[in-house]
Amino acid sequence: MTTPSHSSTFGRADAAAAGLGSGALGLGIAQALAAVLHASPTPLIALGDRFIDLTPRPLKEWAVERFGTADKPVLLGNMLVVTAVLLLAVGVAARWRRPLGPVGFAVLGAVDALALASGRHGADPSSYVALVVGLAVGSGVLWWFTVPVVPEPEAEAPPGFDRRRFLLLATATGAAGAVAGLGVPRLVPGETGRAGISLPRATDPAPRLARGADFRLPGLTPHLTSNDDFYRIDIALLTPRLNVDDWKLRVRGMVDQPFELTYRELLAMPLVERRVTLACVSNPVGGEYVGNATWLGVRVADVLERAGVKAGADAVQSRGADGITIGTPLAALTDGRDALLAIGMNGKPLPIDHGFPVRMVVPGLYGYVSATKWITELEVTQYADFTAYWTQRGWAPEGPVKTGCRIDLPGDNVKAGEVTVAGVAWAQHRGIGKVEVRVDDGPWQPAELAAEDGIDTWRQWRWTWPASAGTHRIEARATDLHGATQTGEVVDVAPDGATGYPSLAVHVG
Ligand SMILES: Nc1nc2c(c(=O)[nH]1)N[C@H]1C(S)=C(S)[C@@H](COP(=O)(O)O)O[C@H]1N2
Ligand SMILES: [Mo]
Repeated sequence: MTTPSHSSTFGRADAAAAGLGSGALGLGIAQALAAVLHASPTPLIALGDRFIDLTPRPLKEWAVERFGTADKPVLLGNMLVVTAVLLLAVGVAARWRRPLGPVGFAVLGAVDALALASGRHGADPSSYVALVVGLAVGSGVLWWFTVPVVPEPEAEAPPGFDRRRFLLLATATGAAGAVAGLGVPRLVPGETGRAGISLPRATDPAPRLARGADFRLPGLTPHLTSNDDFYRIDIALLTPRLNVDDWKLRVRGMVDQPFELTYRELLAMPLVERRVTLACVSNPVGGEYVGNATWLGVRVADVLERAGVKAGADAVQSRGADGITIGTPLAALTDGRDALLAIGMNGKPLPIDHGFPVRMVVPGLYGYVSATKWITELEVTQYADFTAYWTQRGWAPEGPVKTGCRIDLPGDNVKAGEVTVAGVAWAQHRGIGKVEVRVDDGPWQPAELAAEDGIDTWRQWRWTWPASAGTHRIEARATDLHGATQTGEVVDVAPDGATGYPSLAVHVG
């Protein structure tokens, strides 16, 4: 008989399970250890970050469109599935040639180490420690499992020891560890100090909201977006949880006097409160990635003035704790508009997802060139000297918001008669002067505008439609206060924002 005897004692399925079990245990230990050591990023997150950074633009757009804000859980899920398949393969390989177990683990570990080393911001040494310990345990367990049991399998393990049960346990422990490693940084309560913050009053409060700025129509987007309903877009796989007592803003680059600012110092500066509509460049026509909030913060211009901007600078490169870099035209921060380092959103300290403790908000610019969350640095510089995160990926270096609008009402099905058509329109820092509606390519008809709330916010509009039976197509277009009307040319979101009239097909019964 020439059949290798070990293949009769454990089959390919067992071996695959062994690869998965030992790998999951190793990964779980690595993740959990990283969490305990406060290592950033953890081995799994490093991989995810690299994946996000290297994803080609069309795939990323597809993911954002398809999964919206759930794109990150979906990414993590896919990563775990791919990792599981690789681990199954390592197990099968190790059954064939025992050293292929450790070799396979080493290869996977090397890929992860590379992700750690080449990440957005270097990894902590403890991240590598966690990875190596996880690898050692994982490949040790696989080595032990794939011991060639020649004549008496029982001799290799203590009597009554059930390898299968052990593997099941290892997989479960590993998975729990991996999940814990992902979750621990989120679950540790109180460490940000956010709960203890009471925001000072604005020295320069927002003007009172004009009566009639909100039609209060059921189904129509409210004029102010609540913190919970505000869209969220960022590259942070794990939301940075910065501690307010440790936070500092570095102001540097082409300045006379570089300096650092603590949260306390920021709060002691004059505080401005403004309503500003924020929009994402990835918002498709008719999309949801736009919101309007009341922001409380310090003027970026005040901070820059304290540093003293040198001649020749034309940009500010800001950094967020998630490793992003964002380039903003210096002019937009100093031309008198309300560009803020915001600490408050709708009366609350900035929510963690929206950039706690401090983010930037600049009226008139898309978020990717202005709205740096978890901000840690302002570097005064020149566009010629840097390429920001999104610009490296093909998006335009400067991103003024394009005039646009959305149709929220009515739904797809209405009864014939007078029907309210309504929505919101935006042209941040230019203001909305007119919205028009047309049905089935008929003449453009002026809609009623809600009371103006300054030029930096969106504006609700409504129009009464004498709807007749049949299927109709409604379109809308906005014109800013300078008289420029949004274009009907259909352009995709990349590289500098979508255009085209929003349209709605309505069945009138
Ligand atoms: N640190 C950081 N800030 C960021 C981003 C990011 O990925 N990381 N994304 C930007 C983009 S593309 C947009 S549209 C806005 C979204 O802000 P919100 O999530 O509070 O709505 O944040 C901007 N600021
Ligand atoms: Mo964005």
